[in-house]
Amino acid sequence: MFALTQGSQNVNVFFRLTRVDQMKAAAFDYIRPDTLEAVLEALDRAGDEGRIIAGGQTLVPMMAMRLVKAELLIDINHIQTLAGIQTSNENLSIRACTRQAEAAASEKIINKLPLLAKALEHVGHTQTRNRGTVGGSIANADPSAEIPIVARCLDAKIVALRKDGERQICAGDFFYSAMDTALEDTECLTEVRFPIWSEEVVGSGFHEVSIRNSDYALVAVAAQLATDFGGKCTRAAVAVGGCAPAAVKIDAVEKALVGKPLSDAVLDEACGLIMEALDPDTDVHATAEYRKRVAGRITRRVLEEARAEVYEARNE
Ligand SMILES: Cc1cc2nc3c(=O)[nH]c(=O)nc-3n(C[C@@H](O)[C@H](O)[C@H](O)COP(=O)(O)OP(=O)(O)OC[C@H]3O[C@@H](n4cnc5c(N)ncnc54)[C@H](O)[C@@H]3O)c2cc1C
Repeated sequence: MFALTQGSQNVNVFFRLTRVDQMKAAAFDYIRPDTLEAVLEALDRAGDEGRIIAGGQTLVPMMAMRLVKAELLIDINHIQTLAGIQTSNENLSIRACTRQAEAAASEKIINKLPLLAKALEHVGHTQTRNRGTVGGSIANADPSAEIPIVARCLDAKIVALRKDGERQICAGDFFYSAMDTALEDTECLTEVRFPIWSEEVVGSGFHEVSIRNSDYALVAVAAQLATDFGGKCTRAAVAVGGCAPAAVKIDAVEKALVGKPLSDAVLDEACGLIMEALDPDTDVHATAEYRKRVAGRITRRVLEEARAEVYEARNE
């Protein structure tokens, strides 16, 4: 049981959760600011003792299991400027606290960034997508999480704000390893900017293998291809999740595809390169050899799916 006692008046809500009986999470303070400035101020003051809570889908169980401890939880769910999806000619920008369910249903994402729309279908369950946020998934950086894999595939930019300034971090520099990113304790992730490819003929594919439907993937692959009207590949991006401490982009595949027609032989060569590039670990869920083999097979499937979309676009 928790006892709630009122605390500071600086923010809208502030409670001290005090341990009075048997319970799970350690005692923590909780605030729910209603401006971004107040969030940044609180982060700055709390340093490494503060933590943002967004959807709480990962943080709450981690705290309950005492795998994560925070002295202060800063709830960003009431910051209106942290929700929403915008598009420009170059980017599709998703504000951090946008729910995954809202993103999955967004016409903007379905039309402008179909790769992300495909990936979102695999993120958790209806219930977790209703609470879980796009920014939370990026900040949490699970090596198998679908949104970070797409961010890595498309070289998304992650916007981090702190009291004294803003910076944009390339997805390639953002994800270090499981739950370890370039975000600093005093920073709030505010937005993820996914580039929209300008080519007219673009196709994408996303597939994963998991033990049960909606579980985290053992292996997941995202791919996006562009071709000219003659069918020659002009651009390619492939990223793999579940085979390293963070999602990896396989540049060798881009080199193998660009400048060539997307024949079966060319796709085979690309899949071979994926398997050579990966060096996964064996864990309780799967052996390294299994993950590698599955990555090769799924890569073939996503490239075929992307190629089929490209053919369709060329014939329109
Ligand atoms: C049963 C179950 C199944 C799931 N399956 C999947 C799955 O298949 N694929 C998948 O990708 N995910 C899955 N998830 C996790 C997903 O639901 C969460 O949405 C995601 O991990 C975290 O998002 P969140 O908004 O809930 O973040 P929270 O749990 O609130 O936070 C997670 C971490 O990110 C930090 N954080 C959050 N937002 C910000 C921000 N704006 N700035 C700085 N730091 C921030 C927090 O401090 C915390 O450290 C699953 C979860 C559950 C419970």
